[in-house]
Amino acid sequence: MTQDLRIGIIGVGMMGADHAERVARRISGARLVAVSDPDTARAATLAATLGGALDGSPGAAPDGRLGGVRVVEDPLALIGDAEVDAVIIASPGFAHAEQLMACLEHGKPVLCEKPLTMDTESSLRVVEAEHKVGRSLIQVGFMRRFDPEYARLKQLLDSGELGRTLLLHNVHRNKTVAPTFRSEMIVRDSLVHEVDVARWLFGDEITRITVHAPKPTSLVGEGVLDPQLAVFEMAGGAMADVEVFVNFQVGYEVRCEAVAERGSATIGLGVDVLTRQAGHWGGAVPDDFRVRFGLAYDIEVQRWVNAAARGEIDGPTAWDGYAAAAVCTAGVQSLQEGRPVAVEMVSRSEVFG
Ligand code: ISE
Repeated sequence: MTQDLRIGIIGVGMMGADHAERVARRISGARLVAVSDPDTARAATLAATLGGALDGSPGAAPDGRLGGVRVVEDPLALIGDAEVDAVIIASPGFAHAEQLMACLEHGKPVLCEKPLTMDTESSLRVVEAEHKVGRSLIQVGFMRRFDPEYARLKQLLDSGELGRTLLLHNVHRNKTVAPTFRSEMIVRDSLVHEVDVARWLFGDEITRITVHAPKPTSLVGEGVLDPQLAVFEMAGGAMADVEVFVNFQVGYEVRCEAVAERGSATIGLGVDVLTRQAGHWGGAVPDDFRVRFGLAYDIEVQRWVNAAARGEIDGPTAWDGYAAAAVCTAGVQSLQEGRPVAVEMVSRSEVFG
């Protein structure tokens, strides 16, 4: 394919708007042509900023690069639109299953923000439906895999230089989240990233998960269990722990330390410019994931675009999304029941033969 990949984005809240800007201005070989959001005014404003017109019509192309961004009210119509070659889904998780199925029906490559879907069963249905189509169309937005620091950590661990990896210690903190972000969402929307990190770095499945709820911060609404402390048990016997704290107040912090037989490696200590001043030293803490993982998102979307043009994907698969959903389903149960819960998943051979 020599023409630009024409991309439609569903959901232009925080992450979708960030992707829209990325596709419109920084990704080569791709062009943003359509956006869809239940908040049509928000979609129209974004489209206008990126070259469309406020009434939802394509608008002028001011610099040849921007322009031609339409607002399509119905997300399913955007997926079926003949002028949309590929789709980015950044809508809330509960909308993903239907939208993913529509992408499969229309044979459109899709980069779907996590979670793949809200539960194990619907994720498995998506995996099976993609298998029926006969080619990989779905890539899941686990962007940590594209972060240069995580990628170097993975390379180091895979090289065997440190011996076998035994443990992972992870920290995942957000400055704040919306008051509507409940305890289960901390598992399905936040902890899910470390579920993928553990599966990816160990190259192994998680078989059991325990999610503890320590004394909650007083700075969130009644009943929200924040922070949480999760422990993953891997099939091969290794373990990972994760502190996830989404109302940390300070800023966005994501760290991972891998402990191996002959050494350890830590990533995520980035402090930007380190200052020493008036008897103190310090650096900056990014406000949110768009800043910390900005480069990872750029690499992720560029590689997805390049792969989609070849009719392939290049990143976490629908199966990875399914496995993460299965672990999070068990995680929510563990959080609610206060005990370790076994992860229930079908085997790959049951689906792929
Ligand atoms: C958000 O949806 C993300 O994916 C962020 O990476 C994560 O840090 C945050 O907790 C989630 O709400």
